Amino acid sequence: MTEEIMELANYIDGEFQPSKCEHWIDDFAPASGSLIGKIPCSDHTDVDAAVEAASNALESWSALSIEERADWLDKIADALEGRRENLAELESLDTGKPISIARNVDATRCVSNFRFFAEQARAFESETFEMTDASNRVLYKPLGVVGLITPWNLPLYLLSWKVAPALAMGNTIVAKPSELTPMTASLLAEIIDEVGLPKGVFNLIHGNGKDAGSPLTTHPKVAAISFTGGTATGRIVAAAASSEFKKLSLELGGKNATIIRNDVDIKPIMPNVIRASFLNQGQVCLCGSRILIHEDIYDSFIEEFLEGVTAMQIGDPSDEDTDLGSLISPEHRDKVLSYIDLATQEGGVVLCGGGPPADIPNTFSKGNWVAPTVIDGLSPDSRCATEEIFGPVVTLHPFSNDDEAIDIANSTEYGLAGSIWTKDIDVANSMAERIHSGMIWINCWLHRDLRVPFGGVKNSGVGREGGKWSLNFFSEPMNICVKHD
Ligand code: TXE
Repeated sequence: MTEEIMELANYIDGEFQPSKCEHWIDDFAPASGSLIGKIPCSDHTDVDAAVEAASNALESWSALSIEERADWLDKIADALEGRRENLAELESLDTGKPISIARNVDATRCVSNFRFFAEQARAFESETFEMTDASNRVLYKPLGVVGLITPWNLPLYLLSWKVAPALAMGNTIVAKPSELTPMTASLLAEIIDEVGLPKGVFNLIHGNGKDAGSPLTTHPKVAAISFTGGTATGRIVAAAASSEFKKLSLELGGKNATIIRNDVDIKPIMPNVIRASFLNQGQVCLCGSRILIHEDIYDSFIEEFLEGVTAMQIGDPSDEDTDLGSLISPEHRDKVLSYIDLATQEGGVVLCGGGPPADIPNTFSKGNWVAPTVIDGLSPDSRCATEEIFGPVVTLHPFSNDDEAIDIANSTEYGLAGSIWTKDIDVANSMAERIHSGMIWINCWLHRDLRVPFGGVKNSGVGREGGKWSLNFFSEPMNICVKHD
């Protein structure tokens, strides 16, 4: 794939258009540091135009039946599927992730998100409640114009996870993807344009958080904000949106525990534990960045784990055999490296990694590389073991009994996910119930059924996405009560 510089435009009212302000933001390929694109540095005037277009499109879009809207989702899914390889290449280029992950995780999930919500929409049933003298009918109305703000780690995967249910329930959209990874959101706009979705139903604004994201969160005509990103930004978004009483969904960070009990066979679970630690260079909010290991098997686990981690291929994201790519940006790489420094100050011992990988080819010398890093010896309440690093860094902690493992798992401000590895499913179930988090996987990780609730507690977020929870978020139930004669 050639790295020509792509100039991306906003998509407003069915037209690709430059920003009203004439500033641009550079988009770099994280693996090589090369300039690959420019996006408009949009501001409130662009946001106003997009919200206006979305508002104008609302009446006719919401008047369609839910089945008609589901048909549109399937059309988008078909078109995305036709561009799957293109999508995977763009996502890998723009994020620095390995092509195999971009293809099998990102590109695949975008298509299935649209198909899944088409199916969910067709099966959507509203409730009725009978009284002796009256009937109640619940009507699920669209919210109106919704603002969708998304991050850089799984760009189109997460955007499509919001776009599909929002459209299904009859809303119109203004989307603001991360300025670090704008490419596939633009590809989605192209596809939406090609399939002929009525103009104004989906609008895309490029730009940074301050100039483009922020006006969306406070716009009086935006009824709801669905945000995925960092906890600090989520706090700002929540404060801005709540003063306008907007409906709000926040999917934020995590510091998830992977709990290994002493009854497991270490070898067979190792590929999954490594995947949970380092998928997408650890830049997934669900990653198991703290591994809690029973003391009886601590040493043997570490030996096997290090063997697997050091065998991972890090390098050229376009190589089919690459397991790990680069981090998203120089700033993010520096943040991750600063946590590794902090770990040594906090008494940790770096067992592998700890800096840039040794043998990165010259082409990638300006990329944002950090080798997979394993740190032992930290207290479970150290900063490195409790704050979100969001990179290829895991900390290891021994425990002596299940209660202690649960205490450690619960000892952060986050509460998103986690996994428990054991042969005793009854014990695992009761442990899972005592962990303060939105999701626990037992003997698996990131094994997703799109129908189940997805989201976190504490600083990991507010609200749930997935299946009926997404359809409920993107609609407002109204009760109509008819008194019988
Ligand atoms: O994301 P931000 P950043 C975590 C991870 C990472 C940290 C910061 O720990 O190190 O967050 O990452 C838009 N009003 N996660 O700074 O800022 C922004 O333009 C409205 C976890 O890159 O959260 C982008 O579109 N919007 C996470 C989106 O918010 C604003 C995935 C997310 O950016 C805004 C990514 C504002 N004031 C990072 N400021 C996860 N939960 O998976 C920024 N934005």
